[in-house]
Amino acid sequence: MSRHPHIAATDPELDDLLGQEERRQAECIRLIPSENYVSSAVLEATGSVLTNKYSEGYPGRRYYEGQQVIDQVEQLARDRAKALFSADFANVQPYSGSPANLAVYFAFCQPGDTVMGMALPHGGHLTHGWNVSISGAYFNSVQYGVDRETQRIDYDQVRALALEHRPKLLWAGATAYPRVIDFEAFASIAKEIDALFIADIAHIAGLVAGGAHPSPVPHADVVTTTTHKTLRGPRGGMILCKKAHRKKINAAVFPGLQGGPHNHTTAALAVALKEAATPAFKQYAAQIVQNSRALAEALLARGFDLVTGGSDNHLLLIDLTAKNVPGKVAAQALDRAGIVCNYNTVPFDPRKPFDPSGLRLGTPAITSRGMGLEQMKQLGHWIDQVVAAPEDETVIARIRGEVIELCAQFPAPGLAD
Ligand code: DSN
Repeated sequence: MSRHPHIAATDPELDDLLGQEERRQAECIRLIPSENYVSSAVLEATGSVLTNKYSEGYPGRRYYEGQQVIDQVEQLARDRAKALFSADFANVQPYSGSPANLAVYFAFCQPGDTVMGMALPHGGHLTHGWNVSISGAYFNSVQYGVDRETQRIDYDQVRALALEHRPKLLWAGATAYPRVIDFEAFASIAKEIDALFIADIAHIAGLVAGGAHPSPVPHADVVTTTTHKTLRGPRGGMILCKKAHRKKINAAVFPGLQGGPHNHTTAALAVALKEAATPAFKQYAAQIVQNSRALAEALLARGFDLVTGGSDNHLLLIDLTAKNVPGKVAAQALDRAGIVCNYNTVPFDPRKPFDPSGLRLGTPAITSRGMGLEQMKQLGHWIDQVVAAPEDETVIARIRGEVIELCAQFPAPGLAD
């Protein structure tokens, strides 16, 4: 039976595609660290009639009438975000993380200004000044990285580059960095050069909310995030900032960059923020990290090289060089076995980004299903078997069957209830 009877009645072709994707999400072990399963409540809000409404402006100051309810919804989301992260101010309108980051540039910089962030191949994000992104093309971008030996952020290098180039913005935050980020150290470097310190916590927002990673909020001028990764909300973005920056941030988001906010997403974010304020979510955040550590141990025990030697957040980066298997080959073989991750560059990768040496794995989605330490051991075993024989379709088919059996024991939120 379709989960969407109205679509089934009017558009069987799309209904069939939705059904296929629901099945894939139910029957695969999803290890992409930026993905998750939202609750049925978040899904309901995402599919609500709030999608029908335009609301350019902010609560109490709109350019369209009929905002009696929308103003309250947006205020609720703002208040919940402020309370959850102990922030002075929250803007919940950015369409996603990249627009949120672009709003920060627009709020504080002129084209050509110097900005500084972590290089993409070392685990940073495109929008932190990488050359193919607008943030690298329109600004004078200085990029820091990780130390060749430890593969951890080299705070001495960050400080030296900051003193030399005196960027206007100093970004911290990553998409492929398996360790805790020292936000206090970044803030102190930014203070030394009178730069604004911007923390992008897209990957770790849920860990920060749940107390499983130190918060940058007390230290940063501005904190940006997506809302759909570890935070387990709808696809969207959010900016938290100190009171002094409120006006600039608001003006940069609207009318600077965006038109009407996606009110259905704002409502779903309000739901997710309420969920994230519960003791159960705190436990969830802690379990993500425990699972990531357990998976790291299982892989290390089977001779895998992990960037930095382990994990203390939600993700791991495997360097497959010693296994003599390219990241893409391994990722595609794992996908056929029902274990979904992504190939990724590793720091100082001699291979090309489209065919790199690494695999990026994360535990947010499987932890949402209730998987724990036992399952991480099993997962390490399966990953080892597939990577050892990425072209052995018999092994892959057998593991695919075992993965489906395991998934059936751990129903996914939003799909099973
Ligand atoms: N696409 C996100 C990720 O996978 O990390 C970053 O924007």
